[in-house]
Amino acid sequence: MSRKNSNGQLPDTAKVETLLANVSEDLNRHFYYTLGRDKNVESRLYLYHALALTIRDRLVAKCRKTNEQRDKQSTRKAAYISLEFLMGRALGNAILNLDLEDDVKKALEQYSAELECVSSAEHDAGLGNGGLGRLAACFLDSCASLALPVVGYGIRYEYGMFNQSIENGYQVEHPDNWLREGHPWELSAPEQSKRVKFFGHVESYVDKHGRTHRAWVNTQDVLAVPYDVPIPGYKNDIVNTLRLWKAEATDEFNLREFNEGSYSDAVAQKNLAEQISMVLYPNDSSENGKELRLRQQYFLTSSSLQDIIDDWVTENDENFDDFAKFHVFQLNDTHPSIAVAELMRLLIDEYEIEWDKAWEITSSTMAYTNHTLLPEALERWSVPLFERLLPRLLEIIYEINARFLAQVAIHWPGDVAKQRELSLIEEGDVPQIRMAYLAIVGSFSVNGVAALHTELLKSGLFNTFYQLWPEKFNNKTNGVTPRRWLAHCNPDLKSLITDYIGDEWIADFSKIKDLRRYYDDKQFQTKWFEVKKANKDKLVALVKTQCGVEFDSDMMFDVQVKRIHEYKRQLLNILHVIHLYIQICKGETKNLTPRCVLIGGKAAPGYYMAKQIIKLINNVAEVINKDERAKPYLRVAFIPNYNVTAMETICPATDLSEQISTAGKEASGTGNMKFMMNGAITIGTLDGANIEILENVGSDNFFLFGAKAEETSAIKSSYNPQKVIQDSEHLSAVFKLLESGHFNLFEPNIFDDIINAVKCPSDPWLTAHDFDSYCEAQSNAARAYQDKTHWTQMSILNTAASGKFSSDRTISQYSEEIWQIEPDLKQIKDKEQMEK
Ligand code: B1H
Repeated sequence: MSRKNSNGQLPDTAKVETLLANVSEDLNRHFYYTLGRDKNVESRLYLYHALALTIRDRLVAKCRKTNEQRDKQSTRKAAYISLEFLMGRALGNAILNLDLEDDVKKALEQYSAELECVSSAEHDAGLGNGGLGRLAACFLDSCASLALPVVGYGIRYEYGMFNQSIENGYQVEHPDNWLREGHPWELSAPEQSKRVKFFGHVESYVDKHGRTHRAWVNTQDVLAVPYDVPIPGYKNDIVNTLRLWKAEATDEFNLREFNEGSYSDAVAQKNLAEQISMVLYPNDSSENGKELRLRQQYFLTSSSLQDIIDDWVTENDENFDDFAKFHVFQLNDTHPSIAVAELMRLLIDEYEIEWDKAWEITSSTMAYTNHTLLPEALERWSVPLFERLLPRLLEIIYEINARFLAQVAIHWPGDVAKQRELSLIEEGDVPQIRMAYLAIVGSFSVNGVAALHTELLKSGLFNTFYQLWPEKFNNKTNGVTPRRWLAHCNPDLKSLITDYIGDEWIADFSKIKDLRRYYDDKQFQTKWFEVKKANKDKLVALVKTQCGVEFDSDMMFDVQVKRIHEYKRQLLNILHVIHLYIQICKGETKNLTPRCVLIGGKAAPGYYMAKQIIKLINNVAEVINKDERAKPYLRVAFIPNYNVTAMETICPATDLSEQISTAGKEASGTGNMKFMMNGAITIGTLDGANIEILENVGSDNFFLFGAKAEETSAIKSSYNPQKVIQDSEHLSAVFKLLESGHFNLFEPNIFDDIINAVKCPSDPWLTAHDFDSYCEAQSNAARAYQDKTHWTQMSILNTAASGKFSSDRTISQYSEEIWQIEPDLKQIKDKEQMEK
């Protein structure tokens, strides 16, 4: 959005701004003219579009100003490069951040419409799988709110995360055609399209100075067309940009085929090119090695780097001496890590920069975030695939590797095993490129996403790299934006908090600790309780329509929503539900706390065990919900199609937040933070950011259970789950019922694989091991819930202790400790003025 226009005839920015009227008039103009509607066709969808365009006008104006200001100051900028941005809906968030709530309300009154209803016409932008993609979205909000010059780069997938329905208890996937009704927020800039090369081969040539170069020729190029989405900061007049690339066929390629007479081949070629941005890969925490995925990665990386370099060259000609002073690239996991090789290629091949200088630039601008220790998620690409698809990049990776291994040889003289261990190329039948190693070697910063996770990276997965370059390694504990995840999704709590401590917490979330003062205040407790209850009533309605299950807001709401994965242990949760059901059936209900258990999440379409777990949850829910004896004590629902928008209703209504992964497996978690902010109490293991949550809220306000990360390897060495089951009164009863077929009466044996997995001595998730400890923590939580005042105090204390988990804190650390970028000058001055 920042490209300069030399056309002196156009009116300047200040004049253009007078073109905006007030929100009501602009809404009407867009409704009646831009969209060409009238009162007779008035509909939720058209009103949504008209309102989105009205808001977008204001975003565009502020975005233009933000860019003009930054161009004047020539500031150092960061680019956040990510295959995923899980944005959810934009309207409500933009209205909040632009402070337009009252204006919008008034404007909609003309149509007798409520904002909530109009907002519901917006499709979620589901361009991400889960935590990693949503983190990128929270980071963009924080960067804009902190007035930091950061651009997000991603792919404009035609189809985002699939929609999930549940049929006969099983997950069914449906395509997410989110652009069908138009995406009013984006603005395309086709004139800034980039060409991305694929296939072809590499040749040497000698230039007029007698120097040898490599040329990547005979390539099949794809056009990357940018679509810009505005990212508003919270009440600070800053609007940043998320630039999403769409793949299109190049015209001349088609023309050549067309002239040769094969029109249909030309059209097929067009499809091939456009496939690249067609669909998001729905794998969370596992790589799939598909060629199209590698194409997506290179497509995003190359177009984004070209974009930044083209801008640089416009301003500085081809002098790259200061490039690294003004740029830094944050790689969101290894998915865009080919950026290391691509920046080298662009500098060397396109701008004839010497290797050493290009390496200096590359390795001082790239920074890599690791998001997982799971071995199945570590990306490797086969060398033959690379050679075919990206031959020039393979050459560059080989050269990076050769120079790196020379360094290794100096550090560990004579140690050939070390060289093999650290090589970017893994030997084997089909040699593989280790993308994480490429990212580490090419970056000046490597960070994990929670304290434990970073320690495990340093001591385990990347230990040898840590020995080589300890200074590269650092931690950046994740956070979530308190705008969307408290102010927007929980407006009643926002008002209550603001009534007591003022509204500064929305922009400066460290202030939320001031709530502590009121945790013992009776009146405040009552109001807090009432807000929670009203939020629970809204969730009751959602669960009723989505699941057909009757929840009761007087019962404890026990919630686990996240991607379905064995390490996240939804299975442990449902085994506990079965345990409660057994107690009810035995009539042991005297001390039972009535609870509603809600579970939701998507399984990767090819992940068999995860899909089985969904089926088990649904079957258990069906049996329990049908049983009249259970009704007063226990109700269970699986909410289909869990997504960002669903979470906005779920987290404000939750009492007990389930964060029960096998210790050492969840890098951070971010749902845990959303729940905490909204006053849920966590039941969890010492894993990921749970540890920091526990540290901040204190063990009195957290239900801890399970093995610790450092204990798991000892446990595994002599693990005998069958014996664990035998020795546990509760777990043996659960298995007896499960194995009797009670939950699959007409579907014999369907749960055998799940049962066997828990009983297997090599079960990496230690489900049986942690079961009794989990039940105990659950019964402590249930008992605590019976004391309403005590629970409400814990709830208040959780919100009050959640200050650390704002993504503003995380982003301040990225910007100070990695990016070394400054907030916009004007914002600093305004802030100083305010403080005076
Ligand atoms: C996380 C992923 C991930 N870690 C591969 N890794 C993917 C890996 O499409 N793929 O190939 C997609 C996603 N996602 C999550 O990141 C962690 O599991 C969470 O613990 C963490 O909170 C989140 C954000 O850091």
